[in-house]
Amino acid sequence: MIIIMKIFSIFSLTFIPFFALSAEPVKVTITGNDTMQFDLKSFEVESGQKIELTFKNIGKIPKIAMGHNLVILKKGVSAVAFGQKAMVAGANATNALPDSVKGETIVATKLLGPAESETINFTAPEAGDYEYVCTFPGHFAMMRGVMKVK
Ligand SMILES: [Cu+2]
Repeated sequence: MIIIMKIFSIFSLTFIPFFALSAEPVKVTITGNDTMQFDLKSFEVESGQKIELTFKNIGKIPKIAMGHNLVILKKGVSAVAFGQKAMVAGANATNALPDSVKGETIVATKLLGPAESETINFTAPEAGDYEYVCTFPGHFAMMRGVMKVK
């Protein structure tokens, strides 16, 4: 009986975390609107967890004037500094995320117009705070948030 309990406890310790991490992806939905707001300014996930993130532009203003994307930045990269860097690198209303700055990103959606949405899948990185931002020119001043990884 003791042996069975020991085996059971070893099994629990070893396999439950494994199952927890390989479970269904955590679904996160974030919207962006015509007043340059993400509805979610922060969200929390666990390191190693699969994430299915859906970003929706719920505005009505045409993409050329009010497109939105959602770009998650590497740990330690500030959304404000990155937004400025993207503009210096030539970010514009049709190419909001220049290739030359993509090295500082973890994952990004395309630039979306009204009623468009995109779902991106990724695995939560190591613990820490990861800022996210819309890189449509000028939007980084308002459209920012933090993914907190535990
Ligand atoms: Cu935007």
